[in-house]
Amino acid sequence: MQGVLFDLDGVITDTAKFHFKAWSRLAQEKLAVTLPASFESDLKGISRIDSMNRILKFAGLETKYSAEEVNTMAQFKNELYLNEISKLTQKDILPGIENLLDQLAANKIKLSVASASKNAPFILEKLGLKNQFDAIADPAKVAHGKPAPDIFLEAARKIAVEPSQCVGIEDAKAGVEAIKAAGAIAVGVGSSTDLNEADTVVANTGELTYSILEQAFGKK
Ligand code: B16
Ligand code: MG
Repeated sequence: MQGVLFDLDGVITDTAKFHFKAWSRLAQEKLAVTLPASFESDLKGISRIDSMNRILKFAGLETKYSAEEVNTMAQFKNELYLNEISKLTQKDILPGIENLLDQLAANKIKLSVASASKNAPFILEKLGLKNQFDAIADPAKVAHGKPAPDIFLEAARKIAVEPSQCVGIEDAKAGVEAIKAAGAIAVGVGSSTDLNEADTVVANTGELTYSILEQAFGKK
């Protein structure tokens, strides 16, 4: 194992609740629909515009708006979301992550972020973690979102490590699929039923350690 590719939302910090709050307000105010609670996990790892389109489909309004109008709505959601995440601090880092980053750095493992979020640099800055990573892949630069491998391939490329020498960490099914499609080893965080395609699954981030990742990599 020479590199570790980190998903952000659900692995480094829990932003899903803020995404859901912002999407719910947009759905209510602009589309007059209430999003079911299941949307919080259904939209994990799904890009902003794909999430917007899924919500329009749910509302039965997928043909009503022009591309420009859809973009304006997605922008409105992002403003609401930015307002929430501007309050993030070091206290919002998920359990075990700071320790894991220290262990990996001590073992000279290259660390890269493979998030679908265009706000990843801002979030990492707020958490005080930006300098701990060697690279952050830019989702605007890749053609296809998760479950396509693109963002994990880009994250590995940016640390100059072959994907086959990397472990990827994900909490979403689409993300685990993306890691596997990139040819890296997948460690899932969450339910082993939902994330059954991962090589190893831990129940929560507190269980992530250098040795767990090494063991997962050894299964290759
Ligand atoms: P943004 P991840 C994903 O982050 C979120 O899980 C997903 O809900 C969100 O729509 C996506 O980022 C895009 O985020 O609107 O900030 O660009 O899990 O890939 O770290
Ligand atoms: Mg995630």
